[in-house]
Amino acid sequence: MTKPQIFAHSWLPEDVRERLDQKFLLDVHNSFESILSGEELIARVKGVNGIIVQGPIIDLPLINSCSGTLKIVSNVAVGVDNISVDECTANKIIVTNTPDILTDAVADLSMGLLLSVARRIPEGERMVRQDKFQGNPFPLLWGSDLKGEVLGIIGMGRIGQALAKRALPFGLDIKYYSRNRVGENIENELRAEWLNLNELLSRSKFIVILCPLTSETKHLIAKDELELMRSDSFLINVARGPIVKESDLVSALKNKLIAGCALDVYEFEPKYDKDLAGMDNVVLTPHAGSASVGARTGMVKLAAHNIETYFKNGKVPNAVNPEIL
Ligand code: 8YV
Repeated sequence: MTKPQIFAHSWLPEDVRERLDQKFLLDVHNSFESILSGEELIARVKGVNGIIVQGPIIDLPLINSCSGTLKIVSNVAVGVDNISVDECTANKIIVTNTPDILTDAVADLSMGLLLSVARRIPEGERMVRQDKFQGNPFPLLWGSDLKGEVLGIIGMGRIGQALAKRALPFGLDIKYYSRNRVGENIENELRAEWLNLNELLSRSKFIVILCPLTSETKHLIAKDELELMRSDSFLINVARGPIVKESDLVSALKNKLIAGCALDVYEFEPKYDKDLAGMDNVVLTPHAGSASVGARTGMVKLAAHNIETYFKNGKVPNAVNPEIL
């Protein structure tokens, strides 16, 4: 029996690569070194039965170019906004993702960014490195307190809940907005109250975005929403860049509509508005929410497992379009 043909656009740990090599006709492009462009990717995936993908977009032209042979796209991420899932479903191609394994890492970074922007940690770090620390005058780098303040979480899925658990011991008062309310038991455990978006925006000191990017959440936060926020509040985005209209955010910061922001993701990633880099009340990280050893290696292992299981017995864990199984 001929082995299924797999293209992996991902960094793979040695043991996973060896295992996949035995089971499949494997072609690998290490995404750690570079990301293939749309055309390069199309050329590489011709005739493959499965794709493990970290990074680039799996869109209709790519799907058309390998329709008939392609059975499964295994995304090395929990978010699947880089994949045209509806087109895959229409072409009977299964799409899988890597939930859970990165929840703690992303929640940790969310809490880290909140603390960084509230307590001005990167600003202080810059000050020391630039030799501007010349003693400790009393008003040096006063930041914001956390205790008793409202933390508004947009998107109360697994990562939102994990952030709420971390925020409670800091004395933060948890409010959340998501399309569907979580169960009463979870609200009770997290002492979390659902608010509509406008109320959440106007009441929170810290707003952390952790919802998926969909057609409904694109530009969920733009000029009107930023105008509702408190002038002493901070916006933190660890989800997807296009949820926030970046040009409106930059204007809001320039006009002091809000006190600051921390961004791990950008609307036109990896590009970002360079004005942000000149603002001391802005903390910037490079889409590193899941960048811990455990989370990133676990994600790749899970993505490999999803594809191996499919070719072994036709069942797949973590399918995002299980209706076609
Ligand atoms: C990854 C992510 O950085 O899982 C997600 O949705 O955004 C991140 O964990 C990235 O997408 C890796 O492919």
